[in-house]
Order: sequence, then C-alpha cells, then structure tokens
Amino acid sequence: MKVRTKGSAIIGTICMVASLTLATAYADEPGAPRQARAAEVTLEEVATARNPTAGTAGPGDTVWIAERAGTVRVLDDQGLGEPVLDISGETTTDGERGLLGVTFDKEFAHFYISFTDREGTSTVDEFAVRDGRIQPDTRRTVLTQTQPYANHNGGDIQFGPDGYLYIAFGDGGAGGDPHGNGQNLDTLLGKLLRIDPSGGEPYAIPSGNPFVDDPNAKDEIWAYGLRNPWRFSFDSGTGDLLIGDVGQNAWEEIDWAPANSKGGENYGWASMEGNHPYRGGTEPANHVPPVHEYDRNGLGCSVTGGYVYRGEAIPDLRGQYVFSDYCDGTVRALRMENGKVTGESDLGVNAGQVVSFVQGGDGELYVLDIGGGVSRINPA
Ligand SMILES: [Ca+2]
Repeated sequence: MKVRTKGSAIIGTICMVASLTLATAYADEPGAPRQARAAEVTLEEVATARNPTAGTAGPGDTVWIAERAGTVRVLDDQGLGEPVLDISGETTTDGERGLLGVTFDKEFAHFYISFTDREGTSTVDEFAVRDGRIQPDTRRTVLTQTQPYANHNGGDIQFGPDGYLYIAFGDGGAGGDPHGNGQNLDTLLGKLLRIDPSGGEPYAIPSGNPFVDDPNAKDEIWAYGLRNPWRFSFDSGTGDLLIGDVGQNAWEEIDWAPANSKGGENYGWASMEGNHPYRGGTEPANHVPPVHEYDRNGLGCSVTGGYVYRGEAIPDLRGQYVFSDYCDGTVRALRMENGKVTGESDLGVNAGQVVSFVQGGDGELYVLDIGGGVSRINPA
C-alpha cells in the first residue's frame, strides 16, 4: 500500500532481509546496547482477511475491517463474518487504490467509507446505521477529490474528539510533489481536512477551521504540508493528533499536534522531508517539524501510523504511541511527554506488511498485515 513510484516489493524484501540480519547480529552480541522494551507483548492472529487495509471499533465491542477490494467485515468473538458491505464493483486495486478507510461517528449512528472510485477519485461516503447495521439505501457521498496519479491517496478517516470528521489526503502522487500541492492551500491534496458531515449538505465547514477567512485557501483544510499521511489518529486519552507521513526517499516521519491546536500546522512537505530540506527546499518559517523521524538505513521505508495505547491489558504500554512500517513490520513504541519523544523502543514482534492499526472499543490494538493477518497485541 505504501507503494512508491518504484519497485516497492523489491524494496520491501530488501528491508525485511536487512532487518532480519540486524536482529540476528544483535542476538549474537551480548555486549551490544539494547533498547529497553516498552512492554512485553505478543501478537495473536485473531482472523485472516482478504488484504485488510483499515479498521475501526464498531458497536457492541466489534471491530470492523475494510478489505482493499471493497468489502467490510465485522470481527466479533465468533470471528470474522461475511461482508456487511461490498463496493468491489466501484473501486480498483491498482497503484495504491482501493477501500482505504472506514470509521463510525461517536454514536455509531453513521458509518463512513473512504475509497478511490473506478476513475481513481478519492471518495468519502456515509451510511446511516440502525441496530448495528448499515442501511444501504441511506448512502450519500460526502466529499470527493480527483487524483492526478494512482499513488499517495492517503484516505484515512477519523472523527476527532471535537466530533468533526478528519480526512487525510496525500499530495496527489507521482514523486516529489510535482504540482506543489503540499504547500498550496488552494487544493485539498497534501492536507488533513476537517469537516462536519452532519451540519450541512453535503457537509458543513466548522467555523473554527484555520483558513475560513482566507479567500485563497480551501476552508476544509485543518493542516497541510503532508506527503502521504497514510494513517493518523487521536490519542483517546489526551485528544492529541498523531500523523504517520510517508517519506519520499529518505525520511519517514511522525507528526504531532496538541489537543488544543487551532489547526493550520504546516508539516513541511515538499519543502522538507522530515527535518531535512527536500531537493534544496527552504524550511518554511511556520514549519512544524516531526516529533519523530527515521531513515531508510534501518527498520523500514514506509511508516504506518498507529495509536497511543490506552487499553487495560498491557499496563506498561499505556500512553505510548504504537506504530510500524510497511516494509519492516517491527512494531515500535514511542514514549511521549508534552509532544516530545522521550524514548523509542521496539516491541519485539513483527506483524508483516503492516498497513494499518485498529483501536478496539476497549482500547486494545490490532495490527493489519496487507497479506491477510489481523492480529491483536496481547500482553506476553
Ligand atoms: Ca513533514
């Protein structure tokens, strides 16, 4: 899913082999420095899906899993059920396309899907939900965005603690942001959006959005300067925002904003890649640098943002941001205090080609391998 503009499968294989080699070397050197484990965990594969891409907590302690080709299936204690939604005739799986995001509103009254349609146009649709079931005849399109290329669609959708719907779009694709979308406030590409789907038809703009008074900027924009914010989340404990923004060739990054942010953050792309000027770019004066970055020389080549763990089962992990990488599925954790990373560790488990995390209603985390695995992170 991270699929860059070049042979990603090969990159992924190389990354995976390199990391296995590193892990082995580590084990053979008792004197080598070792990062303290954030917590002792194991992965339990609880289901196998068909190319799962995203998921969300559903009503009644269920977890709803989106499959890339266009189906949604519900995971409960009986396992993964038959599809409850099937839009496979309306999407494609070329490039980085497909069904890319799903979420409920806070009351489980509406279900939202984010996908690329048969023309590659990013589309967010809404369904009413009654008694835990999608009502197909209530479907409506909330927002669309045409895409110039097949990659960097972003597509994650999440409701914030403010009750508004946030939508992440990548820069439109190709490589190096050829149209300058990241820094252009007159496009929704390369942005995190904030809209109110229940406040108008097809949606309302929250009055506090940062650019509503700027005639040269799209009112939907919450934050900008993003390349491919494939996965983002809100800390269910603090309300802070965390974004995993996939890098171009050198730096993978995690961006952060506090719960009391007024929006308008410029995360730098394509002037910056992580903390580094990109292609001779100049750092924007208002650049908000990542709270964490990593290069391509170690673990991975395409960050997959996750969640701050707020579950009960793994007390040592509470308050840490759990994330991974598509090319090296080592599950990692960041300790954070007031927006600063104070520690980084790996959790000693590898979840494969990690395309997404899902936070269950109980706060426990699941990790999705695009190859099929749906695993829960359990205490060891
Ligand atoms: Ca950035």
